[in-house]
Parts: sequence; structure tokens; C-alpha cells
Amino acid sequence: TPPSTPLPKVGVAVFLLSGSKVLLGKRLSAIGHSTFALPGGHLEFGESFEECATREVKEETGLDIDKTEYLTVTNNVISEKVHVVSIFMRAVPADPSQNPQTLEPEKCDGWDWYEWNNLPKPLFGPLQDMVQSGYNPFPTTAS
Ligand code: 8DG
Ligand code: MG
Ligand code: MG
Repeated sequence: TPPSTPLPKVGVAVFLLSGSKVLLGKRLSAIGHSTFALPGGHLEFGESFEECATREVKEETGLDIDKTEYLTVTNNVISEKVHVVSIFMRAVPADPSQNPQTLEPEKCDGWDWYEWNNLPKPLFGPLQDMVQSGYNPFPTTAS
């Protein structure tokens, strides 16, 4: 196998939910530049999805998360060179009084909470596809 052969990667993205809001940040990375995305990153060797979600949210926002759970997976062929299998998790902030910090200013313009019914545009492609399909990350409340 030539060393340049691209391989799919595993991404983990986190719907961090607070009331009816979700945490999003405008990306400054080459992939999806200027689009709004969830906190997240690539699965490291030996990690569980929950561990990756906790680590990436902490690295990118400083927030500690709780009630972390798996939601769904999507297959994203983003370009000729980038193919990511994306694991979507949801969680809530461990401490609701903790504010998100922009800890990777080269990768994100800043974090903010957005109403699910009033999301900013443009969303990062894989996230936009989910919203477009009617996907809702919020837990269904008992009735
Ligand atoms: P790393 O390489 O330092 O581990 O991570 P990163 O630089 O923070 O990676 P990332 O691009 O933020 O996230 C990894 C991949 O996860 C991303 O390229 C594609 C996939 N992904 C989605 N949707 C989302 C999303 O809404 N947010 C983030 N951060 N990643 C997402 O499919
Ligand atoms: Mg990231
Ligand atoms: Mg990473």
C-alpha cells in the first residue's frame, strides 16, 4: 500500500445540550472553514466514544460534560482526500454555570449557545445534512 493512500478516519462530534440550545462554534480549520460545527475531533487509538467526546469538548471549550451517550453515526465523504465516519454523541454540561472558552483559537472563532429552532448558517456539511433530514438530538421527554 503506497503511504499516500488515504484512509477513512473516525470523527466524534458532541451535541452539547443546554435546555433547548446547542453549543456551536465557527470553524477556522481548512475542512469546513467558516461553518458552524459541534465540538469534536478524531478518535484516538484505544479510546471509547465517550472518552473521546469528553476529551475533545474539554480541549476545545474547557467544559466538563455529563450524561454522555451515543446517538448515531454518519458516513461523510467530504472531499477526494477526506472521508470521515462520524460518531455523534450527546451530553450536557457538568456545571451549567461554566462558560465555554475558545481554547483552540486557530481552529475555532468562538463558542456560543444557539436555539435548536434558530441555528446559525452555514452549518458544517455533515451537521447540515442531519438537520436537513429532520434529525433531532434532544431526548424525547416522557409524557
Ligand atoms: P484532531 O484531529 O485534533 O483530533 O481533531 P479536530 O481538528 O478537532 O477535528 P475536527 O475536524 O473538529 O473533527 C473531526 C471530524 O469529525 C471532522 O473533520 C468531521 C467529523 N465531524 C462531523 N460533524 C462534526 C461536527 O459538527 N463538529 C466536529 N468538530 N467534527 C465533526 O461529521
Ligand atoms: Mg475539533
Ligand atoms: Mg484531537
